[in-house]
Amino acid sequence: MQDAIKNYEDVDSWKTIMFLYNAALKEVGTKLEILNDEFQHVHQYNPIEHIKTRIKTPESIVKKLKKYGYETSVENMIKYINDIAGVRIICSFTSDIYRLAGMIGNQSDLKVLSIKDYIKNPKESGYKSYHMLVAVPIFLSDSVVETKVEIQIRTVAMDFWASLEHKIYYKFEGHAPEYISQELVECAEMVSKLDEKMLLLNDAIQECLERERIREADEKAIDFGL
Ligand code: 0O2
Repeated sequence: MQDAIKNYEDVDSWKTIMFLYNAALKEVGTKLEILNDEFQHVHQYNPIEHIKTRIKTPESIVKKLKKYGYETSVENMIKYINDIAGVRIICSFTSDIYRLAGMIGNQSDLKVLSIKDYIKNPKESGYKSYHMLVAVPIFLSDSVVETKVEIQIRTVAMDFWASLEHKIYYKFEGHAPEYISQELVECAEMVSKLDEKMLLLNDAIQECLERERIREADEKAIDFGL
């Protein structure tokens, strides 16, 4: 992307960058909608509950650069801040997360730059989510610009937990009282148990439906004397 921004002092460079990140969000959003529609078409089931997109605020970008010890500059922001364009995909079940991650990884025009599986390796706080950093080609009139997008995939329950934890983290500026942090870790364990149970329950429901479908098909075959 650096090549697309010729003059870092130029006020327009900020607008150009934001235009590119917004375009990348649109590209990824459309891809996900198509994947979800295709899945519905083939399996009569939607793995995606909903999608949220956001562009990181300038304050949050500056804060992160400072946290990493980098000077505040447009160049550093492009180079070191990976989640300026963010897409969050909310699914019903943990199995949907890996199914979607596989589908995204198979898109030949997306480059997967890195993966952080905080489901298999949760953060100490209890945070669980699957993060993919991808590069999306943005086709302009005279060039193609690879633009980074962070995709977070999580269940409804994980999202509920992360939203509350995020609020608490900001409220206490990262120094929440010990008992609150402890309670959050316990809630994260409950979320994992809930996700596991809901998945098992869904599998059991699917099995019942499949048995019912086979029974109906057998009955029809008998009616036709097959
Ligand atoms: P916000 O306000 O959501 O934008 P890297 O991207 O590799 O340079 P970073 O940023 O630590 O390093 O990457 P990571 O771990 O993938 O985290 C990126 C984003 O994931 C965070 O962005 C949060 O949105 C989310 N996240 C990560 N850890 C936690 C956590 O413990 N709790 C919650 N609630 N969310 C988390 P920002 O910029 O921190 O925040």
